[in-house]
Amino acid sequence: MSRPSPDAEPHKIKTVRLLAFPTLEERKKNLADAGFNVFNLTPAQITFDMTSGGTSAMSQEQLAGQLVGDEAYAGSRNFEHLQRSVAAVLGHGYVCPTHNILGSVKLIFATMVPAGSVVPSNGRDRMDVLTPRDVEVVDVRDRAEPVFTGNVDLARLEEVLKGGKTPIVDVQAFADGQHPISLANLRAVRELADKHGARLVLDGSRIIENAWYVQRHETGQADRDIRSLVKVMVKTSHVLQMDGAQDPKANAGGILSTDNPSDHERFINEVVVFEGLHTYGGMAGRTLEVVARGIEEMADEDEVHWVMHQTERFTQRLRDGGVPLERGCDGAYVRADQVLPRAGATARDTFSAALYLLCGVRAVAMHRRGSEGLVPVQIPRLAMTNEQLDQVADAIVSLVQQADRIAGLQVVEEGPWRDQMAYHWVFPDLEPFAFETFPYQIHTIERVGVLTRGQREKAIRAAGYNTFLLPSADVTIDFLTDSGTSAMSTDQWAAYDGAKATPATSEEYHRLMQAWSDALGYQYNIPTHQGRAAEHLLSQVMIEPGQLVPGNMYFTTTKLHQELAGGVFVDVIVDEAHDPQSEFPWKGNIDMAKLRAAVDERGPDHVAYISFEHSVNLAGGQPVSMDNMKEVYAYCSLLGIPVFFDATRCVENAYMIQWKDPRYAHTPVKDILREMMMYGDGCTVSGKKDFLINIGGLLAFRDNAEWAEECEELLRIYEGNVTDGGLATADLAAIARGVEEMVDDRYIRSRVQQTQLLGRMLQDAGVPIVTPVGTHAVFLDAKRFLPHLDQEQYPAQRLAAEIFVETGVRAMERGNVSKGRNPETGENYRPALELVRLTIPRRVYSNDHMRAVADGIARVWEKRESIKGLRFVYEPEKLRFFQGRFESL
Ligand code: P71
Repeated sequence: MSRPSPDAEPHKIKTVRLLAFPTLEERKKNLADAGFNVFNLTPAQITFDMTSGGTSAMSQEQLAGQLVGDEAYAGSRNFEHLQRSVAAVLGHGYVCPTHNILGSVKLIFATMVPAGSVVPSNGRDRMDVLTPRDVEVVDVRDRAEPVFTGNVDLARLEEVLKGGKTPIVDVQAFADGQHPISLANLRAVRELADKHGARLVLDGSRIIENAWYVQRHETGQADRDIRSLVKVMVKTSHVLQMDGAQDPKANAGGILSTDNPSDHERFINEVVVFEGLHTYGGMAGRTLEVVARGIEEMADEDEVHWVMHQTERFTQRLRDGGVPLERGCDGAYVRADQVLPRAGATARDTFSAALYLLCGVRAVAMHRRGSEGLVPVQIPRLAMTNEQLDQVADAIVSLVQQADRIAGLQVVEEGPWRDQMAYHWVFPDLEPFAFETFPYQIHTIERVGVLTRGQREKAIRAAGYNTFLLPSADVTIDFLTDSGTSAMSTDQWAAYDGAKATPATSEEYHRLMQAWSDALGYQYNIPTHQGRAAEHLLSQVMIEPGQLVPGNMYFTTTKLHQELAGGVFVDVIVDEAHDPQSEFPWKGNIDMAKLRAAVDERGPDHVAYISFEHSVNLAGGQPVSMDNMKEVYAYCSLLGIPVFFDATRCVENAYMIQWKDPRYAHTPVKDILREMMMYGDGCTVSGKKDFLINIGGLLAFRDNAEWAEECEELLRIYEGNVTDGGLATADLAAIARGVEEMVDDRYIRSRVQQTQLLGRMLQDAGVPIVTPVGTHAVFLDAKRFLPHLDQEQYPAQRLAAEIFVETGVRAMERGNVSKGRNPETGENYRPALELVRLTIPRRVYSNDHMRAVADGIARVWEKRESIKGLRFVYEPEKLRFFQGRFESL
């Protein structure tokens, strides 16, 4: 197959689930409490739970489907949806829902397989539940077949069929998760089944993975897409059974489908005995809906290729590290008996316990105890990044290298099922493995635009070469802004959903007040609908017409509100901030000499306040040092000049202090932030950035009740109630959670280091960027990127458009177009910084996305000389960058 392996996820992260990182001591205690049987551990005690059943990340459409669950007893619309999606994707005309795969098995055996039957199968993992049903399950897997190891030995099958006691042939797609079957073999099985009057029952729980394998490895199938392969496989069988918690990515549920009305009739008359009614089959309406949507989506070609790429990569890394294993379609199956030969019969559970002890990962063999020594290390579909999988693989490699230190578990209690086991153990002395990765897993995904280059060329022309005017559905990776684009956590959603709405005072308001004062240490906290609303109130209350407002560079909305209140902005940022190549680490600092000069010239009474931004956006996300904050505050408080922070990106700034200032290397970001905020009298915040929410803002004062009261007076007029600032109660709840999550050291480190990674990769490719790389964005230097274009030809605007065409990445122009024209002369301003901003949303993209972006921009860099300039065809008078349209020169 010529298709290259995908370089990044064909989706972005919509919702995250926070991970637990138990310490070594906690892991020991948890293990002991669990009787050293990791089955008994719970997700809150586990970092990565390596199992694929019911653990997949859903699409946002599936998640939305949960809420349109029609919880009717009979004839629900979700069932009708399931019928439609089964017909469309699987091609079967009849479907009977079941509560899960065991429900499907139960119906088939109750309706088709009398006691005493002989059931040939290519799988072993259902033995546990089939043998007690008084049937003989015969293994007919063809052990001689090297590629399609799940193929049925046809001669053996025919032998069994000739015995006359075989009503069904049980075939699994990717049997036991390890053995794919070829289309040709499946067809031959069908022929034999027909010849002997048996039904071919296909377990398609992993049909997607099998279809992918057929596409790759079966002669003549390379050009077929996954969707058509799935349909052919289903249509080759008489009956399909499917686990809703596998390929359809639901958390439960199952189906039985067929084209045969009399088989279907038998199922639906039996389903009422064991499962429910034929229109819900033991599934909640919401599960029906999620399964229906999952079936519709599961054959998405890009997604299938991504999932399988992850599996192959993971397995290869383990192999390269010397881990004995068998390949699986959903992960690796580790040969614990070979890793821990001394552990004997407890090798599998010993391996699981040791792995948890080493790093907090759970990999567990479930069901009945048996002799095969495999521990499945399965990948929850779409839920982990490659980086996380690499680290899990590395942890397992490290365990295998330390295997000789591990003694086997001693059985204390036993039973035939693995969950019944309990053990004693002396903890081995292992070198622990620490994860350094995103502290969250992917809970929900959002598919991204997948236009071809030609389609993107058309799209950017239609948008007048302005990335603001592109539909987001056409964008593959959206780096327009980090504002309001964060992925919420499941905890935030839970708080959001649980909020009791009111236009008056809510619990959520009180919780938010507590969260804000814990994080920032300020006494008066006023919610606003976003940052500019807080800026409006502060400017109106604190500025008298004609007063100076010195600031470290400016942000557009901030400066606008200062000017609307009659203030005069003075830039007192250090000179290095204006130099895209200066390596000064604290380019956000205020230049004390400039500040003194401004104050001395007009006198302290004519200075309204200092407007002091953390991690200065327009300078490139450049941080302020702790010393600078101290010095500014010490100087201003003596003179009675208030200092107000724009704390929109205060946590990123705090992390930079932890990273760059050795005195704070071991101080938690939470404490650094509290100290930073002490050197100010209040702040405005656009919560849409660091505070991990999609909407909301804050105006806070450290201790001045009078200012707070005046602001609240305006708030009632312009924003909403003092207890909501115009925000929904539910959003208050989401903010309160976001404020707790934002100061997690692992999170903020991974956030800023992701930006750093993108910057490093671009630098390595020779692409000119603003250095040092800041916290929320990487800024390309368009003057050095396109030196052959004059600023009148809008090089940054063109570069942003070109990057979209080449890579599907949407960036933002920050140069001549944004700066506008001098109203007196009508000339363009020609600012020193002519930049393109690649702004990274929080918790939304993986580091593979970063690599894809860097590679794409490197390609643009290679052909930079052929890039032409732009001219305006439509130029609005105000803020022309939003609506302006261009054509190519
Ligand atoms: C960004 C934004 C959003 C934006 C705003 C205006 C034009 C283009 C993009 C907004 C900020 C900010 C700082 C430091 C205040 C605001 C306004 N940034 N201070 O970077 O960065 O907050 O949007 O919540 O009203 O894309 P608001």
